Amino acid sequence: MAKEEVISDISRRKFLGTSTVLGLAGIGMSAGLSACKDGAQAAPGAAAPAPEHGAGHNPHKAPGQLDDYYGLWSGGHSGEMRVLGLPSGREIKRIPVFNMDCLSGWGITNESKAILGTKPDGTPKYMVGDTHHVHASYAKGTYDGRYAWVNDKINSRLARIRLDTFECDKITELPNVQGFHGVFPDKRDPVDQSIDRTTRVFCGSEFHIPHPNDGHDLESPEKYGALFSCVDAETMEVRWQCKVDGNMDLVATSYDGKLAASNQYNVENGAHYEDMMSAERDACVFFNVARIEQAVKDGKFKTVGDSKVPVVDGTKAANADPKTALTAYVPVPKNPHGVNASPDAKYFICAGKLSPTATVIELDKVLAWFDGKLDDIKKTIVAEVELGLGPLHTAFDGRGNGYTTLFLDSQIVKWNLAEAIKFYGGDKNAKYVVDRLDVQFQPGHVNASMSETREADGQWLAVGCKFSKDRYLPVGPLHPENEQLVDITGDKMIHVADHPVYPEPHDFIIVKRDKIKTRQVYNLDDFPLALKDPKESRIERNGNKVTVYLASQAPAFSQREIKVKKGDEVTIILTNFDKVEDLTHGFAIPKYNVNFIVNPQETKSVTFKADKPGVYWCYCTHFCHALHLEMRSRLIVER
Ligand code: CUK
Ligand code: CUA
Ligand code: CA
Repeated sequence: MAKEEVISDISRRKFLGTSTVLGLAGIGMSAGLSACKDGAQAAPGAAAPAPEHGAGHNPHKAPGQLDDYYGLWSGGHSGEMRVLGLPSGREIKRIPVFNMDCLSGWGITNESKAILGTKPDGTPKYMVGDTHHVHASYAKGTYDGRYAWVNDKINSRLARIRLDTFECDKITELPNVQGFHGVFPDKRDPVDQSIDRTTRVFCGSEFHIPHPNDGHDLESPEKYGALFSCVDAETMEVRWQCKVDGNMDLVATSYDGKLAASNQYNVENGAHYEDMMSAERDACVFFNVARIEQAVKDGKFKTVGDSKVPVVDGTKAANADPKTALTAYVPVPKNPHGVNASPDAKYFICAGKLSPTATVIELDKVLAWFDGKLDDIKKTIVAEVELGLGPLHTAFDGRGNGYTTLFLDSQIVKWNLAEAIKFYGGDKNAKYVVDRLDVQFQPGHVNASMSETREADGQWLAVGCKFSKDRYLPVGPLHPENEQLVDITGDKMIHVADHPVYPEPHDFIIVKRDKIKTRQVYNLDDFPLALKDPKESRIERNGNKVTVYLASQAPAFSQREIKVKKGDEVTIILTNFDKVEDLTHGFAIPKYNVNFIVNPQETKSVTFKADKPGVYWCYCTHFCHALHLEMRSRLIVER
């Protein structure tokens, strides 16, 4: 890197870093932030050595070469999920989830609307979503390739993505919560320990609301509450909820299935921003899953409003005795963000956000507290060390190191957990900071290949930078975000690639490609509406309801004319009889808001009111054949 570039890079970092710190200082946070002293550790502001040309593993994949990892990426307030190939960074798929998608017909077909939920008029119940956290199902402490889950923060929904088709198959709306943010599947059944795979998904909610939220207690925030939710991984039904003091944010689960936890930045129960920062310490709340399920079995629960979901009491007042407690509140410094489980299954790391520290909590000690064998919950903290300004999320390499994003410092800090524990235990010679790397700029989430499994392999680290500033051609006021790829195989982190991404990915996971086995074509037997044979194609009328049983086989639709009358309610059921992988057809009707695809051996349907007389050429939108353009059918709506 040329010297001028280094200088301009530093000044760009300063620009953003300073304005962000000033923003926080303006609301009285400067004291907490400037409390970061480096002591024996490397200075947070010190620039990491510029990567030499060619240093680090080459992430480039030659034409025709496959990637080594799937990256399952959140799409943020685009409402979708994305699939990248890593290390190349090539985007392979966008999975519509909480958004509308006119390529696949998500939000347009009857099948997708049934998953999304509809209003009485048949339109989707919600049109917007905000995905933050993607996590996948486990067996034996590693990914098993069945499912991924992603949350919708806006409307408190949990979506499940099948990893054989990379499509959303179920969406569950959580009752009586708002700001559903953190999500994490369990890694083993806490009750039946012989079931060594994901059985439940845990959901933390950020915003506290009146219970039920029906117009009462509007001006009494002290009566608001926040619920932790447990969803069944298979049925996607909400199994139970647990009321907590304060709020929740991100979620982590232990490898033995016994514990789930969520960081809390609002133990104050503040309704205004300043109130949420008045306490010096907030908390990480732990849930004793087996005890909660026993309480539900024993009928020790209430329900809220119209919801039938059992709600147990996890508040501090109701859980003072550790031996019966459902929850434990571990105090951690000011407004923490992010809780992550280390791949050795021993620790949860809570990042400080407004404190320059990360807190290491030992899980065996938390279990000991629940057993009455540890007198003080604070003793579960085995390290609390300074890392730099604005620590948010932590990833792991499987070699004992954590990689934490420093939002304000625009850095990744690599630190050794064992050394941090020694340092906190009094060994001031213990050097826990291993390396620092400047990133561009203001990183939020970070994750490493297989980081959240027992098979963390320490190959690649991806960093989700919230600001790309001037690293890409300008496209107007809105810039893309910047996903950076870092080689973490050596002692030093080496930044090897940048990729622009459409806002705003938050979390992501990096899964070895052999963990995922996808289907090549669908199975017609899975679709109740599918025609058995293209010869069965027909148009049926029942009063003013017209059903078109349509087949596609390149390059033709089975019905060349579809004749209906103005005012008819028309349902088109399209079965794609092509059997070749990727031989997909589309079906679009001008002026009727209809557009969707059918993949090989798949069936989809749409229903619309034929309210506009005229001729409408229904055409195949998906290039399928030399005669793709000729693949048409005429919708004739008689007046
Ligand atoms: S939150 Cu976005 S940077 Cu929603 Cu995971 Cu931390
Ligand atoms: Cu069928 Cu294009
Ligand atoms: Ca707080």
